[in-house]
Amino acid sequence: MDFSEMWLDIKPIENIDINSVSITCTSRETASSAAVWELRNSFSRLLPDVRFTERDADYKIKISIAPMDSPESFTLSADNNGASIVGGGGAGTLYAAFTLLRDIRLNGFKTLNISETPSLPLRMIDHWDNIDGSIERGYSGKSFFFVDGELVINERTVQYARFLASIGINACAINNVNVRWGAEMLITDKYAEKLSALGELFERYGIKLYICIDFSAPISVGKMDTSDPLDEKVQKWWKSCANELFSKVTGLGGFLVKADSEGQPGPYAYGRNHADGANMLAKAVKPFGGKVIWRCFVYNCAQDWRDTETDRACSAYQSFSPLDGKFDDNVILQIKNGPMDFQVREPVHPLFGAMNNTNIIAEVQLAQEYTGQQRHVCCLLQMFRDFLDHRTYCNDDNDTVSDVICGIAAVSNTGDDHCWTGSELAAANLYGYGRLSFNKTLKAEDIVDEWVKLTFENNDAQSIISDILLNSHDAYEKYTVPLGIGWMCKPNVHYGPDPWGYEFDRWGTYNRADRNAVGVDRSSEGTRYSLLYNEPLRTQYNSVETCPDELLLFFHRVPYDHKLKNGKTVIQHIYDTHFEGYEKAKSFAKAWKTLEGKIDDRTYENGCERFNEQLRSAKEWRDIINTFFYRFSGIADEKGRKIY
Ligand code: GCV
Repeated sequence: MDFSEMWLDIKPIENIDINSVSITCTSRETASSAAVWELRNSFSRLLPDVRFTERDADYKIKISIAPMDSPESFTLSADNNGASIVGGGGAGTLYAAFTLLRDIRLNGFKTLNISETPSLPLRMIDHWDNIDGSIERGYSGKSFFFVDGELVINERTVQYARFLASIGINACAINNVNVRWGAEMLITDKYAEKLSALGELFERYGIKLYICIDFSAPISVGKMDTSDPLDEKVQKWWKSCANELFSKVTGLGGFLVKADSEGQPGPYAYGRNHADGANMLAKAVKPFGGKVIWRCFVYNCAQDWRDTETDRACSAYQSFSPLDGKFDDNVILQIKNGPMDFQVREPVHPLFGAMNNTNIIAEVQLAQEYTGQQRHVCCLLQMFRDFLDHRTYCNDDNDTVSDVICGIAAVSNTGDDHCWTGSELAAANLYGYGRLSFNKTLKAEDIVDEWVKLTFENNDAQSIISDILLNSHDAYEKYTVPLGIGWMCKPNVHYGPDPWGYEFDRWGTYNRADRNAVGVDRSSEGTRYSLLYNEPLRTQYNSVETCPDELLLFFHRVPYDHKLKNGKTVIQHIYDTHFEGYEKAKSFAKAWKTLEGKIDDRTYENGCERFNEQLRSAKEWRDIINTFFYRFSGIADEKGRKIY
């Protein structure tokens, strides 16, 4: 097994009576030529002795284009004698080709009749790659886009575009939203040629190229004295910048912007709001069909922990909900799944229920910043599934998150290491994210099953790995942070336990634990965050009685002997889950050990190292968190286990 190809590593299939294959394509779209290449390449690997011929083939594949719902739609019908692919456009034919290949690999040559249009029009990957080659929150080596300030395009880039297309990703932002260290200059002539080559490659795979820009580029790049979005000179500067960029860079989709957040510049410096800022950029890119993706991750990162009224969780809602309906039609707001920052458990961001008149997309994080940094196994797909299914109650019907968004973006978990994702198992998150964004009805367990089958050959290995993945998030949550409280990790690195590491900090990240109680009161008596939800969520979250256990300490401050709905006290639940989570991690490590000889040595060894670290770290989490709460509460574990 060769992990450099992740789920696209194709093995021959035996006992198939196909000696010749013909592929005819009447589409002239570039993505259709990629479809032809993929089919030819894969068939020659599936059937190593196969001949490609123009006529009289045993297996005939026909590719064409016809008007459909979207250029990304397709119909695919296949049987033992061949396949007919009709795409709404080039991308549709490419997606159909990958669907056919996936199905053959999973189920052999069988009859197929599929019509599909992607569930979400925008399906994006955001790289936090810096121009010097480092990656912010990267756990898989260095950037494969940037080396020492240069944009690099090579075989790996092609391979990457193939991975993305194979799971239906159609947009990719290549640089960090924190635009620094020279990345401001990506919008200048210096990079235009390389960007265009990349855009062209991406276009072949149906992917639009996005660039993260510095909102103050008129100053940092243009040497002006302002970047006020309402200043005409600034508007003109951006128009000419967009004009240059779009005329020189093929396949450019637009800009992704982090503004007025964690030190990044934005419209607030000039007394303007986010609509002023986003619309100004939107007008500049509009003539070229460009989009502005504007992040809602905006909060006061200079908070005083003594202030119990300001609540970071409320911040994005307060900034953006009054602007609903005020954004241009080519602006898309990107909202993180939860109101804080990709914690292992957060409530769904209340903005999803408050922006009926604005284009919004969700942002999730594949990079496991707070979920074990790809050293711990933590499959995020069930969490994504639950998030997409969560009702916002903003309409009478069709009001789940997946109904109200027009797309989804994920922070990438890839880098230049041999298996792309640090841990081979973390590739399941990337694969599953793409599959879920293309077809929002897929179940997490089916996706995991599919990925495992495409990735590992041995049947025992497949079921053991599926089992580990499907139980991994629950285990991680159990041995780390209890009941939705979050933020008990070491500051800055966000790895390992430090229950008070963020308690007296400026980031708005508190647990308010003392000897009497724990949790943040976000009810109507506290920060009033719970009131930002539509009914019936507002009432449900507002009361200790009806708030789900798993989010209790996010919404409420309760005494340690408060009884949960599961019948346990808060403190006993904390002890139990920490012991259980550690045992679960132990069982994963043990199960992994049985895979020796059943999977390739390199993957096995890499897994062993990572499971050892996961175990060490899980034990540290268990003992530190349990001890922390034991020392505060003075309440002993009912089961008399060792707490320090
Ligand atoms: C790119 C968190 C991370 C930062 C990240 C930020 C964001 O705060 O720790 O590294 O910055 O989110 O999403 O912008």
